[in-house]
Amino acid sequence: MADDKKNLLLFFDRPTEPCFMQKGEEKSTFQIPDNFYPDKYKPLSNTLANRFGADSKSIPVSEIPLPNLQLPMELPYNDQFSLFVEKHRKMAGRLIDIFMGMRNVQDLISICSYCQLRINPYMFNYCLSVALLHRPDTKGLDIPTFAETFPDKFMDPKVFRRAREVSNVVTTGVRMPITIPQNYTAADSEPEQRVAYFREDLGINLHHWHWHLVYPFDAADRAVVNKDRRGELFYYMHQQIIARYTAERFCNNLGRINRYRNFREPIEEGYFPKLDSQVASRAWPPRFSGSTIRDLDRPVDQIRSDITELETWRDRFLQAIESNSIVLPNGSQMQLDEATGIDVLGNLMESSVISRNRVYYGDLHNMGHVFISFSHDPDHRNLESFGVMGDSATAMRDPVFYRWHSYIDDIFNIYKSKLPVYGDDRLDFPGIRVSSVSVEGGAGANTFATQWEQSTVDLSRGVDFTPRGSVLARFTHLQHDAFSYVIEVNNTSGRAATGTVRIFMAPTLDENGSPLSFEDQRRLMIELDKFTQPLSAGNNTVRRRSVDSSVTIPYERTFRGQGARPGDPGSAAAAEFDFCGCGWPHHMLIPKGTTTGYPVVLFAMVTNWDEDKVEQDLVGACNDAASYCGIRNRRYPDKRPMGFPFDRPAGPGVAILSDFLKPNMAIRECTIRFTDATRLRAQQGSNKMRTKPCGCRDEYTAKDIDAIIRKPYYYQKLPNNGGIIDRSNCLLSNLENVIDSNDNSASSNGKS
Ligand code: CUO
Repeated sequence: MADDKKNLLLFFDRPTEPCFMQKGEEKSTFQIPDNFYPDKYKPLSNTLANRFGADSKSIPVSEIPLPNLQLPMELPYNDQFSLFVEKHRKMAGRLIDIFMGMRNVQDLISICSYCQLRINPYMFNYCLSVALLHRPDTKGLDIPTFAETFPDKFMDPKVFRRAREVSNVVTTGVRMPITIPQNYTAADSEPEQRVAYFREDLGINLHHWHWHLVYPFDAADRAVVNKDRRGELFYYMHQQIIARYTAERFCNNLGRINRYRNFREPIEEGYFPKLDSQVASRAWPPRFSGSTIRDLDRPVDQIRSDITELETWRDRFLQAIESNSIVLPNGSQMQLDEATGIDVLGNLMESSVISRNRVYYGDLHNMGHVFISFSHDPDHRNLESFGVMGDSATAMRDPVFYRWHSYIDDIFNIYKSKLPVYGDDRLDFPGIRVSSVSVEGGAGANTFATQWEQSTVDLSRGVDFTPRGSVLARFTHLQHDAFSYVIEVNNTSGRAATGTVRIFMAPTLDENGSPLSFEDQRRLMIELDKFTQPLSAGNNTVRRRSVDSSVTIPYERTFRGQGARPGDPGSAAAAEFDFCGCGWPHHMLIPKGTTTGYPVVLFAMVTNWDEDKVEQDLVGACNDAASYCGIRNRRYPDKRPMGFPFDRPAGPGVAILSDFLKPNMAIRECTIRFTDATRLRAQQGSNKMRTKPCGCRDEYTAKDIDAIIRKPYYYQKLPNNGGIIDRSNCLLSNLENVIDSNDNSASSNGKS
């Protein structure tokens, strides 16, 4: 039975190769009924079924009555698929329902084998992932990351040409990683390129894709969509992205995000994604600088919408905020209350099928993505598909994503600004005094250290029609040194208490070097961690490791095949694991900083856990990245508004952050120091390379690595002949260790 379930994962392997081809390590083939073969293969079905003979593990597929697949099959096999396009959402919703409705795993395998041969691979993969995450009998399956299945959405297409070459020329086991270039989408003369490392980060884009996978917009089964505080989480997760991106901009001498609020004005920033869709065999279209969105009329996507419609929805939204009530489909008014108003507005804005009135409030956020993503071909006259803004796996690459979401966030902020300010009764925790917060780590007191790091990801599942074996790609990303928070708490209540510790970070200066006001700074507060803490009577020193952040997931979960999954498939512990793919990538926890040291303020607060707690059973739950992702099938584990206490303006008299402080809060001026060097990702839990007998150094500068990675990937086979080659071979040996250690990784909960 467990095997049957695991066979479902084979559908993620080489997604555009038919499922009667060999799949997975065991070279499995699905033995599909004759009438499941598409017409073009039917005359050959016998030959195809026996093609691999004893060299294959055969998986019998039983014939089942086929459901009506007409709607999902309307999307051509080789087209792009977008969750932001309503027609695509409907198609996907229907397919999710079909997958969810299968009586058992065997029937699910049957329908998948039929669909895999016919349905658009992107849509098939998305719908199967949603179904596996939500079906009770498929919980605990190790769903591969999207970057493994469809690496073309994340990487320079040159990587695939080289991957094919490597797969054909070099046998598995001695294949060296292919380097994914960094900063390849624009020249340094484009100022926005300074933050490309954030926008194009593999982990960040995977996070965003995974978030939308965990929180799908559409499905007939409302339970799949209607998760606890889903609308509020939509608001908060994207608000945090904006806060984080703004901090990165400040670190790179860029100004705040310029909101995209006038739909009639040109979008100043262009974006040339340099991605190819392997399924559509097309380059992702660019958007030229100065493009303007235009009325859409694309029958092929069933999209017909004018810009005035966007403006109407926006105005109705603002009206709802103004009146603190929304119009329901029957014409009555529903008051927004302080506890749930933001959730109602979030669902309305997104909008998902649980929007209270989709007819009236429309589809503002999704259609913003759609208008922008079709600005190059609004009437389909050039037969072009959408740009990167049209896909949750790629949208965050484009500077305009942040402009659009910054505007969305502003609208939410108008609502938040109308809520009652927090009084002492909600901010303070009588009896609990926080005397200080500080940071300890290798970089020195109250200093965060950042640098570049290179890691590898295995693309083998996603590179179709090549010899089998690992295809490793090496990419460069930001990383920080591990550190700990130290918080001194005095519990003067005379008895044991439990607190919720909330830790945030924000820039202290604006883009002009002027100190930020409280109102500006609160909107830039980045949540770093939130945890429950027992406090004994008297003095407590609370130490918390950065790797335990409630915001992030570890590298292994972001990038790899979730090798660190606990327990057996189907066990209670494993059941939650797939959800755990959602979380901010740990390597992006801390903004980049600057080489001279970027000033930030660290904020810590302890609130009364008795007032925060949500009574629920968390046994076996994956809850280590709950801040941005919630907990699967559970309520959001904190009763307070998301972003508390910075989700709304403060009362009069609070001009700067120090005015806001209560005795249960503390701040610390800190520095983020960036070192412009690259290190290789080493064994889990360690930031250092293994030392090799040839006397290699523990770490290498960007220059060292550059010199080496410019060599061909088969470089390791060249003889030693002194100079750089000696060092290269040291480094390459180390790299192999790194790859080995990643490939054979034992389970680890460390987020590094
Ligand atoms: Cu995540 Cu607009 O919702 O991108």
